[in-house]
Amino acid sequence: MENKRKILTLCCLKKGGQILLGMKKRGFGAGRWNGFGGKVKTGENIEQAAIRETQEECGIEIIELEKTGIVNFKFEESPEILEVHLFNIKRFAGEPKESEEMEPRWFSYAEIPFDSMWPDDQFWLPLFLEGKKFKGYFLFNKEGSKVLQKKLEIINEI
Ligand code: 6U4
Repeated sequence: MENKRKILTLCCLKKGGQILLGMKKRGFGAGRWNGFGGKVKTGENIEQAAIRETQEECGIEIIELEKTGIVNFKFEESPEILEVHLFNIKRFAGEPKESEEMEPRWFSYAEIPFDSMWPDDQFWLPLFLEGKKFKGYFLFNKEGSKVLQKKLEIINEI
């Protein structure tokens, strides 16, 4: 059977040695700290979706973003592939605000709560913080609590 592919966005904001993460309050990934993003809707491109979701979830208005990674995820026994496009927010306006979906908070790099994040984040987030570009693949167990397989490769251009 052909694998179904779902395109998602994920935006991360670094400022002054800190990263802004959001506690997802409902839906997919609830209870985990995460970047901001979601599904691409009909009629918008991937960048537009990234900008819209970030504004909706934490009130930050993106002025400039840069794609820094593409990571494919699969759950064991599911045919679906989640293709997540990761963006670094280079310029923005506004202050983070809590929304129905997310509670935003700044973390210093030493205090990133990896134990309460998606289990792949510990592998690629350090590369993101160093400003590297990468592509990756992660296979999770059914529950999404463990990484069963991983591939991660630094690339020059996306
Ligand atoms: P609804 O509730 O339908 O509006 P939407 O906000 O469009 O949903 P959602 O919540 O399904 O989309 O988005 C999933 C978010 O989770 C995206 O930002 C991508 C992110 N994500 C998915 N898998 C991830 C993973 N393994 N590691 C990670 N973020 C992941 O750090």
